[in-house]
Amino acid sequence: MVDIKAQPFAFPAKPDQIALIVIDMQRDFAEPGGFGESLGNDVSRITKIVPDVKRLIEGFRKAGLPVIHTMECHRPDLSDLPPAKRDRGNPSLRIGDEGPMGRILIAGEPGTAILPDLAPINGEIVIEKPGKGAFYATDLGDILKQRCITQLVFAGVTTEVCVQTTMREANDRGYECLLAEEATESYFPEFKTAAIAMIRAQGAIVGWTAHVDDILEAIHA
Ligand code: C5J
Repeated sequence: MVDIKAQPFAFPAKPDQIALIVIDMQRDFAEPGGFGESLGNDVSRITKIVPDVKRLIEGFRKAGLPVIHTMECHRPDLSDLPPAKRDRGNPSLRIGDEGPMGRILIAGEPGTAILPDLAPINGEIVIEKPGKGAFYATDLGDILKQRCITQLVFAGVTTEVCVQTTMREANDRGYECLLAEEATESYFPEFKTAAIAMIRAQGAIVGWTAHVDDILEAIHA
């Protein structure tokens, strides 16, 4: 056991049971022409965290600890896309529409891919998920059980949507969750701040939050 300096108190990391989960660092959320921009968001906020996500991933790899990636995406026939999700809001491009990087949020399309700087390497698990939470309609829970993983460090986007949803799903399933503060981002700075506060309130009711440097220092100890 090694303590990671965290809020609201130290995170008791178990190096043989911990994994990094990188949520949805996809071109569709980070690049012009993708889903994020079609919803009217400033996607440059997302690309700014790439260096911090990258050093977290590289730190876990160097320490021999598992790295799991998720991608929000749907089948080409849209059979896993509820109309309630497709029709929500007023985007300039809907999920499944043809955009400048291929069909929006469809598995296998160029825009759906993980950013090249953060791409999975051989042997790393990639979870394709149709929902905001990574446990819904995926085999993530079984994969974690098989590997005896009980603690998850979170990075990725967006803090208050797919990251927070997955942290809450994981927390309810008994996982201890730690969010890497500089390695997550929202299109709305105030939502990131609020999500971090909500997660660690009431004695870490959803989980802990920590700085990337403190996580890296502890896992290399
Ligand atoms: C959103 C996500 N924001 N990955 N997806 O629609 O957070």
